[in-house]
Amino acid sequence: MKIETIENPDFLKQLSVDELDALCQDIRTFLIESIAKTGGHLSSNLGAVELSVAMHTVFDSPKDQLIFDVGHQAYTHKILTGRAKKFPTLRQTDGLSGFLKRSESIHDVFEAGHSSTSLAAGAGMLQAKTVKPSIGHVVMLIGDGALTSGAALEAMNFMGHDEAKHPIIILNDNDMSIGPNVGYLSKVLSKIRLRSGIRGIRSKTLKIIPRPLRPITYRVEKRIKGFIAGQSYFEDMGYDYYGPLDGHDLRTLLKAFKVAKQTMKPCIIHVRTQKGRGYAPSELDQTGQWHGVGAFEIAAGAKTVKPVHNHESYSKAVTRFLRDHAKRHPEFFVITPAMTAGSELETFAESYPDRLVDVGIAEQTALTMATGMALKGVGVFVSIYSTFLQRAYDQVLHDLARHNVHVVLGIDRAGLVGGDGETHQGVFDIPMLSHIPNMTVAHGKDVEELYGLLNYALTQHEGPIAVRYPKQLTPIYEANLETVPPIKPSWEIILEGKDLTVITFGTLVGDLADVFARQSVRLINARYIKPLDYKMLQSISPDIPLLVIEESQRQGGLGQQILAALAAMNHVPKVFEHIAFDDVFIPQGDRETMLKRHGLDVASILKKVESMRHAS
Ligand SMILES: Cc1ncc(C[n+]2csc(CCOP(=O)(O)OP(=O)(O)O)c2C)c(N)n1
Repeated sequence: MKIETIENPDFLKQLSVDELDALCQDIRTFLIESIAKTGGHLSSNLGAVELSVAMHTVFDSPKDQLIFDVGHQAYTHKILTGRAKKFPTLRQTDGLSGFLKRSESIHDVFEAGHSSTSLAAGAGMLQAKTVKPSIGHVVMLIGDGALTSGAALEAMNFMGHDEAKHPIIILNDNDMSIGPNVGYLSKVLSKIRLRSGIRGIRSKTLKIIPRPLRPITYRVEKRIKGFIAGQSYFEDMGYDYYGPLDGHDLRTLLKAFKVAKQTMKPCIIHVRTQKGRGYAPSELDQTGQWHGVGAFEIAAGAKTVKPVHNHESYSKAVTRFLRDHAKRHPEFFVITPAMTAGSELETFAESYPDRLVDVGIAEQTALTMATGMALKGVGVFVSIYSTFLQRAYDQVLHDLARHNVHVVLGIDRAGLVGGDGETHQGVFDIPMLSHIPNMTVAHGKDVEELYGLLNYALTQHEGPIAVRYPKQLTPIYEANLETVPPIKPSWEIILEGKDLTVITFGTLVGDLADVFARQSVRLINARYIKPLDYKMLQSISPDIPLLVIEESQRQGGLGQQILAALAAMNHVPKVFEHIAFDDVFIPQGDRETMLKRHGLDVASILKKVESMRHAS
C-alpha cells in the first residue's frame, strides 16, 4: 500500500487481519526508509507499529481519546492520521513535529515530549467525561520506562480506586527505557513475563465459554490466575489485568482491545514488544544508540553524518572529566535519571558501574536522593538535561538548596536543542534556578573554561551549584584535568572598549570576541550567571550603552537580573538592551535558523550594536 495516500484511519476497519498485517510491514519499511533520511526516534516507533494499527482499528479516534506517552513512538499514528507525506520534514524547521501536536491533527488529543504524563492526562479526560458524555473511550499508551516515573504511578494509583471510570491503559513493555529499564517495577514485569502461560488459560477460556457466561468465567479465571500467579501488582492497584500479550500479533491485540472496550472497570493491557523491531541494528541495541538517531545508511547500519574530526559533544567531554574525578575520589557518585545514553555516560558506567546511579525516569527522586547522599558526606554529580530539571523544581528548592548541601548539577542541553523542539528547549533553567537562595549557576565559554568551572564546583564549592553546557560539539581538550585551574565565581573581561559594553556567556563569547576584536567594545564573559559579579557591574559606566545577550528566556534571565542589580546601585546605563528569547515556546528547528529568528545570530547582534551606538 502507498503509505503517503492514507488520509485518516477509517479504512482500517474494512481490512482483514492479513491485510492489516501487510499494512504493518509497509509502515515498518516506510519508517525505516524515512527515518534513515531525516533521523528521529527509530526504535520506539518500530516497536509500536502493530499496537498503533490495532488501537486505530478498534477505537474511533478522535472521539476515542488515544493518548501516547512522550509521543516519541507515535509515528505510525501520524501516518494513519494522514501525515505520511510530511515525513521528509520530520523534526526540521517548520516541519512535522517528532511528537504529537494538536495544531497538526485533530487526532492528537494531548501533547507531550516529557514522559509519564499520559495517565494523568487520561485521568483528566475521564473526569471531563463525567459531564461530557460525548467523550469516547480514554486509551493511554505508556512504556515500561515511562511507568517508572512518579508522575505515572500517581495517576495509576488515582485511577485504580475509581471503579466507575474506565481507563484503558496499554502498557508497552519492551524491557527497555532508552537503555535497560531499572527499578523494582521492571522486575515485576519480568516476573509477569515469565508466567506468560496464564494468557493461554484466559484466551482458551474465553473461546470455549458462551459470551453471556463470560463474566462468571472471568471471575473463575481470575481465581485461577491468583492461584497460579499470586496477586498481580496491577490487580492490587485496582485494575483488570490482561497479559502479557504479544504486542506484534495483531489478532491478539485486536481481541484484547475489543475486550477492554467492553470491560467497565479500570484495565491494563500488558503487551510485550520488541524495541527496534524489523531493523537488525536497532533490534540488537541494548544501550539506546538507536533510540533517537540522525540520518543513517540502512544497509550499512551506519550513521550518515560522520563525526567531526577532533571534536566531541560537550556531554562526552564532561563524562571524561567525571571519570578523572572519580578516579581520585572514591566516594563520588553520578546520578542519572534514565539518560546514560543521552548524556553519554557509558564510559563512566564501564569504569565505575557501582558509582553511576540510574534512578529511572525519576528526576524528583534524583534530586532529593542527591541531597540525602550529600548530607551523608559523599560527592554527588547529577547529570540532567535542562528541560528535565524543570520537573524537579521543588526538589532543587525545598531539598537541595534549603539544606544547602554540596551537590553539582551538570545541566546538559542548556540552550536550543534542535529537532526535539519546544518540549525540550533548555531555556528555562536560568530563571528557574536564579531566584533560589544558596544556588550558584555557571556556564563556560568553551570546554577549557567548563573544566575550570567543574573543577571548582566539585572540589571547592560548598553549596549546590549548577554547571550548564550546550548540545553542541567542542574541540577535544586533551589537558590533564588535574591541572585545569578551578574558576571561582567571577566574570572575565575578554575585550576592552569604550563605545559599548556587551555581557554574555557560553559559546557566544567566542563568536563575539572574533567580531568585536577590531571594534571598541568591552566584552564581558558572565561565566557565573549567579552570583552576579557586582564589582564588575560597578565598573560599568552608565554613560556607555550596555547590551546583555543570552540564549535563554528573557523573563528572569541574566539581563533582567543585571538591570535590577544596576538599578539597586543607582547605576542604570542610559541605553540598555537585552537580546534573549521572548515569552514564547520555541519550536523545533536548526540552531542557526532559530537563533536568527530571535535576533541571537551574530549578524542580528551586530545590527543591534550599530543601532545602540547611534542611540547613545
Ligand atoms: C521527564 C522525562 N525524562 C526523560 C525523558 C527522556 N526519554 C524519552 S523516551 C525515554 C524512555 C522511555 O521508555 P519507555 O517509556 O519504555 O518507551 P520506549 O522508548 O521503550 O518505547 C526517556 C528516558 C523524557 N522524555 N521525559
